Formats: sequence, C-alpha cells, structure tokens
Amino acid sequence: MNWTIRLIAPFLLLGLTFSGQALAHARLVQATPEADSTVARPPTEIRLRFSEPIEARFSGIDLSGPDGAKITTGETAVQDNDMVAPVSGSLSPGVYQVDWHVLSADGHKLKSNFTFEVRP
Ligand SMILES: [Cu+2]
Repeated sequence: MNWTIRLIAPFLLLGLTFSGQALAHARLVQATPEADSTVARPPTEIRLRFSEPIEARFSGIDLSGPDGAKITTGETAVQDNDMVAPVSGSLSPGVYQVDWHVLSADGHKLKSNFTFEVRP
C-alpha cells in the first residue's frame, strides 16, 4: 500500500501549494477616511487601496449616512490597486458606513464594510 501514498503525495503537496496562493487575493490595505476613525473635516472622497489590482467593472463603493439612507457619490474610479468615490457637498456630523465590493485581478470577489464618524 506504500506505493499508492508515494504516488499521490506529490499531488497532495501541489494542491496545498495552489490553495495557499488562492488565499493571497486582494485585501483592503488602506482606507481614507480610516475604518472606525473620527474625522474633524468631512471627507471629499472615499479612497480605498487594495493589495492587488482590481477590476473596475465589478467594483464599487456605497456610502450611507447616519440615518441609513444611501448617499449619492460621484462615479467610482478604479486605477490599479485604488478605488475612489468622490463625495460632493459636505457630510453633516454623524456616523457613515462605507460598503465596498471588488473583483480582484485573480477573479475573486470580495466585499466588506466599515464606518467612520464626522465630528467637527
Ligand atoms: Cu484571490
């Protein structure tokens, strides 16, 4: 029976290697405003940086206000690892939620959210 183990062991190792690479997909590395932060000045844009390039077509940012209502932002722009949504007008004091979704260059879809507070 030993020979079967010797035969399949290299394939098992190969499988582990590939699954390890698959786990290394794009993740959010920087956000402006920062997650869970309090900012004195209302942001003029929501800027997210990922660990890998992302695809513009299936990526986006949704912003909602203290009352939970969606806030219309400018069109989300994607360049390389960065995604930016311009915020027009001044956000009044309160807690805002950023919902983002991206398709990373390796084909994985990811989404998450965070909040920040505007407190002048
Ligand atoms: Cu991935």
